[in-house]
Amino acid sequence: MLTTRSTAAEFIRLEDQYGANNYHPLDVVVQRAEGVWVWDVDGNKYLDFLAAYSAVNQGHAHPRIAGALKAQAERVTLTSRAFRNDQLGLFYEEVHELTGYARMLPMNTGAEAVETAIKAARKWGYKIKGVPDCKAEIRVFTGNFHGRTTTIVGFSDDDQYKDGFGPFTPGFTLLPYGDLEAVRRAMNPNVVGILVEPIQGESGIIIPPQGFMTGLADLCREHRSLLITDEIQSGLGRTGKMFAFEHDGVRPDIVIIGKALAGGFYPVSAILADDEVMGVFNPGDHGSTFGGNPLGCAVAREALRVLVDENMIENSAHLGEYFMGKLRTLSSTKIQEIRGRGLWIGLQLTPQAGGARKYCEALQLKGLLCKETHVDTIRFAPPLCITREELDWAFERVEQVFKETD
Ligand code: IF1
Repeated sequence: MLTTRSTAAEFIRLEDQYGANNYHPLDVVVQRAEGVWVWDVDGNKYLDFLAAYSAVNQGHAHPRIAGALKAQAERVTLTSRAFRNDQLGLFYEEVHELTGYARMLPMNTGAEAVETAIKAARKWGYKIKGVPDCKAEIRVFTGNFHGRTTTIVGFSDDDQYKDGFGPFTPGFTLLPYGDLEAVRRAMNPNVVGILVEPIQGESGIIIPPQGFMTGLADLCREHRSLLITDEIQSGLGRTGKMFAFEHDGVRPDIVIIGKALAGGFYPVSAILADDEVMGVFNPGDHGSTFGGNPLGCAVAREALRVLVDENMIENSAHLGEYFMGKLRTLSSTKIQEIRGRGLWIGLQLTPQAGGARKYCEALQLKGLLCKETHVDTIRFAPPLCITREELDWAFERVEQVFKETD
């Protein structure tokens, strides 16, 4: 019956009955969204404090991006790369002008772009650096999250991400995140790249010690290795700069982007690099049916313009600082640490707090949607179009929840 089918409980039952059970979402069934606000099927309104893990930095259903999507959808959506299209070149040029990187290789999801970066680094290692065939090594870090492909989960140190999915791709070595000396000791002529998140998201908004990123850049230069930064979550304004690596004053050899690149309307990811690295790809080496399609390109072009035109990056910097300041006034015994950069904040609870999940559930009841990461961290990452007043509204809810649980 139509009426029962429209209830939240029914939608949840359908997901549970017919889907793979690979998620444990909060039971809010979203029907509609605009800017920082979302509405569930019962008409309840919530402030989105997750922004689809930073994929909707520009805010939900941004009218300009929606307009670009509609207009392009009515012209042409997909040509495949067997033919050219009139959006791809413009997308390349605009990203080049925005970032300074000479070239870009477009894919769809973040994990695909990470795989692309790995392939680029390996091929660069063999063809340019002169590493013996099949000996290329890539250094990665504890606490990393780069996606879900078999190769990528193979170098995770989270047992759950790996359990049951082996055998894994060789050639990756885990090093302790933030420990420059360990990286120095682990360099050798076969190391073609260091793959790093400038700030670790999934791990709980972990900012490495001052000097870590510059140290990695120096080691890469010294050992002729590529610095590869995963900016899929940290990039495109989230930390108050276009890219998180800008806080450290480094220039990576390969930058991986995704998520907010198309404002949450469409999966668009890419790697950025200069000629020496990107030059290793020849026709047939790599590709994707959907990568570089005109619909994705048109949406991403507008999503990037919106980010810049509407000063969302500056907003992230200023309001991030403002909100952190407010959070620091909380006097709960359950809060162990507050860390973040821009509008990307992790609130780490004490072991006695009993986990972040129940705080997220309590916040949901007050109209604030956030998601725990690992067991003890509440992550705050609202769309970057949020206002001071909306942050004040959110803060009141956070304050209430901590008052009630203390
Ligand atoms: C899920 C996490 C966040 C990423 C970085 C690559 C990717 C991601 C730094 C892969 C993706 C997502 C995936 C999503 C939840 C989310 C996540 F909790 F799983 F770790 F944000 F923190 N590099 N992160 O953060 O990009 O292939 O998904 O497009 O449920 O797996 P993707």
